[in-house]
Amino acid sequence: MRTIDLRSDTVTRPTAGMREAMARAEVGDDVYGEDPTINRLEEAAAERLGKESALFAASGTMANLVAILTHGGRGDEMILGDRAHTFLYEGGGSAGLAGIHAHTLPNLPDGTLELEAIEEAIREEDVHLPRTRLITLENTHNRCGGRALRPEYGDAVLEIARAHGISVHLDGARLFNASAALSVPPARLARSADSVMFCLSKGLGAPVGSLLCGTAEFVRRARRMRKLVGGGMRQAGILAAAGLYALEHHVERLKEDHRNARRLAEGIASIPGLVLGAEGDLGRPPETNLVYFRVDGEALGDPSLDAAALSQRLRARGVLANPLGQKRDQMRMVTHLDVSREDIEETLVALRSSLEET
Ligand code: TLP
Repeated sequence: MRTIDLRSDTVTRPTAGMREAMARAEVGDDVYGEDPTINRLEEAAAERLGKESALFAASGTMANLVAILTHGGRGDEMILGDRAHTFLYEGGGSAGLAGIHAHTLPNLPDGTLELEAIEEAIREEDVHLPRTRLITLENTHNRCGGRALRPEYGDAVLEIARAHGISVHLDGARLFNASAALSVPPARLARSADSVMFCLSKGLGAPVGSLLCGTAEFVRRARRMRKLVGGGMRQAGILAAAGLYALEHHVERLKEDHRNARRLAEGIASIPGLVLGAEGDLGRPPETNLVYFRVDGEALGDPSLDAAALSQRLRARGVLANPLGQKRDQMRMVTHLDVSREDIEETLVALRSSLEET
């Protein structure tokens, strides 16, 4: 049975063209700064994001951690959303490894933080208080349904940060999806942050890698931090080659993933017992490639039917999707390079028949 893997856009496999580019890549020792392919990728990434410089990292988690280590020190504080990936899913690294205290604010359904709340959260200078050093935003916002944050919002946050002498980091794991959804260049979205991380290994379809972009001085310091966390790679140009290929060939096609996500969402909305939308934002069609929905077992006459049970039934039909949420009543399906329009139709058939089992 063929599998349709909707668990994440991290599951894509390198295409034939990408593998060829990887096989042909020129390499050197990157800790010596001698890997020509990594150097080219870092230059290309910085250029795309309108930043002076960029650093290749093994993962989004590592690039976010390196950014936090570079922006702040032990006992400093970072303001971020309570649904931020950095807060929820990065193993507590900002506290555990960087010694940075997380000051969370409620994420609004569109992935933003209230501007007044940010302003109020910034500490005054006082020996009792942690020093606010950083505001971290996320675009697209994963747990807020893949919503794309508008450039004007980023500008408003940057203005607050500037007024208080603090920095802004953007977790742009899916920044190119935000750019495609808003029809705004990635550099415009990156402009309102001092540092920006984006992933090659999600919608862009590369097997590994993320880039941390910022000023030349920031990236110089970040390079030390990457080494400190063991992230200095050697002949990793074979991985960078996949990234360069992805930037060249897989950016334009992201809109196709968004169209597939919308089609999937339409289908889900028409199935009784499934409620489209992320937590706190029910009914809203997806803006990008993440489709969230709630499984309402009660409405289906089977309260034991939660997202975990549905996911098992789907697996038996060759469709993979992750249950989530404290109550295990939510599901996320993610469209990507390895998911076609036909796969979406098959997924809807599998969903309907899984629920008919009840
Ligand atoms: N997200 C993964 C899981 O960790 C949840 C996924 O499947 O969506 N920032 C954001 C917004 C992310 O969604 C992710 C990965 C990361 C950072 C971390 O990237 P990696 O997985 O490369 O460490």
